[in-house]
Amino acid sequence: MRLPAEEDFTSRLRSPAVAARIGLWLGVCFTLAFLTGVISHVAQAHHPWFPFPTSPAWGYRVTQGVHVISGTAAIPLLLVKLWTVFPKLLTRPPKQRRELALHGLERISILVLVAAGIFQLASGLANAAQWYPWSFHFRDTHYAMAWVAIGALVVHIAVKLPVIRAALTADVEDGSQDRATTSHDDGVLSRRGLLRTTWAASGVAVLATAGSTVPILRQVSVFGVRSGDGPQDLPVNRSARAADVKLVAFSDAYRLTVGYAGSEVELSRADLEAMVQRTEDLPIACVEGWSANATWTGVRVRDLLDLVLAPAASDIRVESLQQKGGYSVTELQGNFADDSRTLLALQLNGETLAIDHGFPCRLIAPNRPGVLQTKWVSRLDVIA
Ligand SMILES: Nc1nc2c(c(=O)[nH]1)N[C@H]1C(S)=C(S)[C@@H](COP(=O)(O)O)O[C@H]1N2
Ligand SMILES: [Mo]
Repeated sequence: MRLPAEEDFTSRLRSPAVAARIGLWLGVCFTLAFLTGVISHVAQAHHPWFPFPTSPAWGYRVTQGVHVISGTAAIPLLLVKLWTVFPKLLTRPPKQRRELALHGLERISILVLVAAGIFQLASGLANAAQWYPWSFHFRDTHYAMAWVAIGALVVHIAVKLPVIRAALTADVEDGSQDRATTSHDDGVLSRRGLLRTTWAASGVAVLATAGSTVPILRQVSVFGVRSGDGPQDLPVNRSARAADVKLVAFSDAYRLTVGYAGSEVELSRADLEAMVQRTEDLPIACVEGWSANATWTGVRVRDLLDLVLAPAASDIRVESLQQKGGYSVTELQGNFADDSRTLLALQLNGETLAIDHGFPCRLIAPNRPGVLQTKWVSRLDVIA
């Protein structure tokens, strides 16, 4: 028995005409996911020299939505694209040493692109499903691999540019770019038919999930069921039970401590309720892909900082009653702390904040990743 060779594949569908058209949209999706991913990275890192803006309040919700939607749309595109180009994997290497080296380099760049592309889509999909079957740090790894994927994509496009150009400027049924052994019989599916099916599959994948961030799609998004679930019409990411804060959160001994330069003020929930209350409509946009708008009522963070005479533009460390876990302590940069819409919320959608949403009080700020909207807040300290 011999291994199959490139020439054994005769389908008219496995042609550069199809690969280039799917590749074009795959490139669009990867570029969108890359750019919005970089935005998300900047929003989560603390850059003293580049403070993430607080406006528009819905900005992060939109970029994160585009990130998850473009990644989801790319999954069927990548699968069909890999199927169309699969015979290339079996190309016989050239005999001449120089050509062999070039061939080898090109193969390696494709290997890197395919591996990084599959890794990004698979790890992103698992993240959106809140499934972490791995031991590496998702965010750092997904971010590092994004640069690998986009770098390999640029190389790939540069190398293939002549083929891409020829394929895209000719009709999709044009055969001049096809491999010599391509059969000229019409199969059950035309190239146009395959492309239409691929676009449809991509659309279905988006419709099935995008409801977690696009409200009008909630009804059709069978896999994106989280938006709108949860107490007070808002999904819960980590519950009070999971964070192990129920006892301390409901305790009469609860106090919020605000600290600056050695002076501290302690406030009970009743003290917070006695302060001037503000109401803001602000979204929670989870980095795991869901987002939802809500109406929050509570005390301005700036009003709390004024109690200890914290200077303008102070960076704040926000601590949660939660003892363990990555998001029990977060940083609130000065421009966010000073924004009049940034609240320690006591109420959500007109009701006392549910324990799972952060009772006695939780941070809510505009244009901010959900992971940084700290629940069960116990301390605000000026750090710079
Ligand atoms: N203390 C604490 N706050 C937290 C979290 C957490 O795990 N612990 N999760 C964050 C994440 S990832 C999100 S998306 C939002 C979700 O808020 P919600 O559960 O009230 O919808 O809370 C954030 N605040
Ligand atoms: Mo989140």
